[in-house]
Amino acid sequence: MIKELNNLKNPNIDNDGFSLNLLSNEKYIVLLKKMITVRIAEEIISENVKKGIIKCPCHLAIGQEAIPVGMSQFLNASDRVYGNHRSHGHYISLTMNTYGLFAEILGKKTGCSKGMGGSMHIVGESHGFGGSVPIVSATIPVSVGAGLAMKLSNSKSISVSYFGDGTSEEGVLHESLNIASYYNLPVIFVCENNLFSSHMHISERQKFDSISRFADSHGIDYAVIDGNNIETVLDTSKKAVKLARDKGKPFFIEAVTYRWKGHVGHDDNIDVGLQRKEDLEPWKEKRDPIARLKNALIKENVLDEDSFVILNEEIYEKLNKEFAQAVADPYPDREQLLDTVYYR
Ligand SMILES: Cc1ncc(C[n+]2csc(CCOP(=O)(O)OP(=O)(O)O)c2C)c(N)n1
Ligand SMILES: [Mg+2]
Repeated sequence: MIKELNNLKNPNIDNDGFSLNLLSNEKYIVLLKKMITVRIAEEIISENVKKGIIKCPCHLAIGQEAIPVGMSQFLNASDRVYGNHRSHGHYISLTMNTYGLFAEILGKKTGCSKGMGGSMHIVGESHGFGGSVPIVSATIPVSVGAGLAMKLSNSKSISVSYFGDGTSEEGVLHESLNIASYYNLPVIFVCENNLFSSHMHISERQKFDSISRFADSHGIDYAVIDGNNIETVLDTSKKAVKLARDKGKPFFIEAVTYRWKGHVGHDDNIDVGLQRKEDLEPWKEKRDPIARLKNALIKENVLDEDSFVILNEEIYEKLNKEFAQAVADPYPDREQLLDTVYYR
């Protein structure tokens, strides 16, 4: 049982160099574009929260992009993926629908939840994104229920649950792990351990800092990985998906990462304790998941600095246009109010 994250949580450990072996070069470029899209979408959201154009509370995951982008590589539309309050990246990596996300956050009719949900209630069922909700832990039992339904119907689909380290302080995670383990359900638990729950560092909340110890105690196989290394995320996700899909078994991934922004909104929350003040800059400089993939691609002669800059500019321009369109879009009509209320 691993209790301590040790070097994984230390941004000053130089583990930059990794080689790319799992996918073709073209696929790595696609993943790089996805990661940049997630980052720029959240930067645009951040700018517009700051300007007051976005009124909805937004929890940004800038710095955590490698986890959903790597995980999504092995999922398909019949799988079910569930998120939490910090799910823009989970949603974009599956759907690439940045316009629908912007419109949703702006409360517009064209939003992915028809403008009724905002940043923390996003849905993309046709791409397998079952939804996100702001209540910490609330989607975890839903993902276990989806896994049970998949098992009972003998489908080869799997369910994925994204949540943070703070979730392990809610009883329902433990109940969900128990059920998934007991009934052997095809559920992948992805804990994005960014070391913070709201404004508190994990060292101020728990005796040990590795969340996978709870999976271990329920007899669920697990891996504790550097969540900012796309190659490691791909490797672990591939194995977890294979286990869930082929053997119908649960798996727990603890991906250690760090969010560059504060808990909610656009600022850095640099004042949240000494630990954050010391860690933020090195996490940005040494453990940036996008820069690390870029460097690996440059080393393989698949990319150069100029084309990286152009790629960023192109994506920024496209997303900025989408944001402007979403701002111009209409709000939902009164008649639409009941459109999103349904049962099945
Ligand atoms: C049941 C419940 N308790 C408390 C909150 C307030 N809250 C919102 S996000 C959050 C922190 C969650 O931390 P973590 O799970 O580590 O996710 P992160 O924000 O780091 O991505 C808390 C306590 C809530 N939304 N729901
Ligand atoms: Mg956290």
